[in-house]
Amino acid sequence: MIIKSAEFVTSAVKRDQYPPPQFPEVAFAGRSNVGKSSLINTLVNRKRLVKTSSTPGRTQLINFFTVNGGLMLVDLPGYGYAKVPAAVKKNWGPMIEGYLSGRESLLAVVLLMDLRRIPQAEELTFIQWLTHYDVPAVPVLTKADKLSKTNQSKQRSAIARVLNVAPETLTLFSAKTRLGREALWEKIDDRIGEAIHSHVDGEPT
Ligand SMILES: Nc1nc2c(ncn2[C@@H]2O[C@H](COP(=O)(O)OP(=O)(O)O)[C@@H](O)[C@H]2O)c(=O)[nH]1
Ligand SMILES: [Mg+2]
Repeated sequence: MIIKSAEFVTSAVKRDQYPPPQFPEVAFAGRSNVGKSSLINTLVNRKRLVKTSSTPGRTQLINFFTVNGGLMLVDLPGYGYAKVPAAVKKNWGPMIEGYLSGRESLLAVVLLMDLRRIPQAEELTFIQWLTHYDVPAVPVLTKADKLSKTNQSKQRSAIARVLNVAPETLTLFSAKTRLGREALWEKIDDRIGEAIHSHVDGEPT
């Protein structure tokens, strides 16, 4: 993927604040601090398009970005961080479900999980939501540089067992070394291609 431009579009909480659904859209979700902002910045070759933070859990807005004036990338607020105030936590579910259930241009959600951590109820619940709303998930395991090669593949297998998928379906990623950047773009491109193809064929995406 050659990145010619990457720009912030808008922040939203409610549906009427979303930009028009005129471009193919891919959203990014995961626990706070999983490396979501860093991953999006790596994908688009920008240092600070999306703000990274060492005080997680503050972003409770849905942020929209365009790449090359077409594809829309969406940074969903992170979940499951203990320091987030209760009021913020309460709003998170409806905000995310509102987005997943009503966004016709949404083609896939990239689900980020820390490679060092076995997925918990939060991740499993989120995967159930995606299944329920019929949104394809692209699972990515972040911060791979923190483990040795041997431990990377051991951990990937352990996570794959919990998720009941083949290990190869889980993309290893590192914002530090850029491992997995091309592989992830390929998966995103595949989803866009499939969606366009089924649209041409007159089938629902
Ligand atoms: N070593 C390493 N650190 C990372 C990686 N990705 C993110 N981080 C660090 O993890 C912290 C949280 O990253 P951020 O992208 O803000 O996470 P977010 O809360 O999910 O958006 C920051 O201190 C990042 O520098 C990675 O691939 N490798
Ligand atoms: Mg972030």
